[in-house]
Amino acid sequence: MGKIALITGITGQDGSFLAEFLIEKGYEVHGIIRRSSSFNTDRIEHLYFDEWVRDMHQKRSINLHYGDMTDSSSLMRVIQLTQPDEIYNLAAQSHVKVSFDVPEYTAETDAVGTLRLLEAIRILGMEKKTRIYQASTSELFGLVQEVPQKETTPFYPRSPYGVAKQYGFWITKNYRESYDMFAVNGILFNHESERRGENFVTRKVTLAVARIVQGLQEKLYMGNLDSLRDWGYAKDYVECMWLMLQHDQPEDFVIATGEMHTVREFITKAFKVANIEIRWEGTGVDEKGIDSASDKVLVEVDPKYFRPSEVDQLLGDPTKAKTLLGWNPTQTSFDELVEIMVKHDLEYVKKR
Ligand code: NDP
Ligand code: GDR
Repeated sequence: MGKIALITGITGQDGSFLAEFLIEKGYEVHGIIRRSSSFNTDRIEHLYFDEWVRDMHQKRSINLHYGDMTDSSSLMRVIQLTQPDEIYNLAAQSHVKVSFDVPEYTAETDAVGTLRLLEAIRILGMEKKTRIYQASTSELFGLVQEVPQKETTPFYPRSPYGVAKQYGFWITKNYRESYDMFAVNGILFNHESERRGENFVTRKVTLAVARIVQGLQEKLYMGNLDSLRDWGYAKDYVECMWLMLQHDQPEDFVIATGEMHTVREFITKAFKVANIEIRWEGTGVDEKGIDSASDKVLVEVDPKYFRPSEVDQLLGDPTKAKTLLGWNPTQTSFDELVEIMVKHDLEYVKKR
């Protein structure tokens, strides 16, 4: 019998890659989805066969259950029903800027939601059976106290999202220490892909490049071009979540590439993949990205995308994950990541 995994946030970027990874490993995969007025299962539809197909005796690769991180009873019901060996808690209101607009909901889902999950496992008496992965984040480091950031770097979150995730981090550690649970934090730095949500910076840029090439968009309006991020490829990062739960000790790990780039650099590379050379002129809110061939302004700054408090730079040190988990942080380079995303979006926009 293969192991059973339950993924919260299975409809998200990471959830979809992790589901594929675990199916490949022979797991029985269950996921929690929330009710939505429009379909929210695009990223996992290829894994999920509906009733009609099931009647034709085809095996479904994943099993979906309705639930919500704000609803303890639903979490308890799904855990009891599925009896998972491993739970991956990926569900979150994961947009940093949006967390300033919905701080209370962000705390309910990302902070108290994590507590609800841990409590459900404990109340059901499954704390010795079930291993738990908590999706922690480099946003915990916020106003950075040390460069690069590692497992021992002090936290200083800079958004309601970061603060909520800090609670998630500590309550996971607290349940590990209090109840001897195998509960671990993956402190993952930004990871992107062709499945990234469309309002995160990398995907916003690659989609805009594709639309500009197709003549569907004139310009790209951006926030802080100077932000520095340590960007990896999401498909490489889900492997780590699994490796952490296979490790002999429950421990927290930083997962990152160890390289950082500015938002400006990402934009320049993305246009380059589409054969457009950008030159930059001006500074601050007057900075512009100009197509060197036509002199058309393609990128402008719009202060509406600035955040009330910004995380200026993040750079992770993945040495512990490399040494103890044998994980390779350089599977996909920055240039390859940009290329994967732009090439995907050029096709995607053309089809759409
Ligand atoms: P996404 O935003 O793509 O996915 C979030 C998932 O959570 C979606 O499936 C969403 O469902 C679900 N969700 C949101 N709110 C609730 C709720 N109240 N109850 C149940 N499900 C909910 O995020 P990613 O895949 O990028 O990230 C996965 C996790 O990793 C998140 O916790 C994120 O905070 C964390 N993280 C991400 C990093 C990154 O760079 N991607 C880096 C570090 C941490 P729906 O589809 O219905 O909206
Ligand atoms: P981040 O990702 O906040 O790091 O959180 P995001 O892609 O939203 O922003 C990265 C940086 O780019 C700057 N930026 C812009 N961001 C967006 N979204 N839109 C813009 O137009 C824009 N212009 C500049 C931002 O100010 C920021 O500095 C992500 C999420 O996945 C979190 O869930 C996760 O925990 C962290 O990464 C690690």
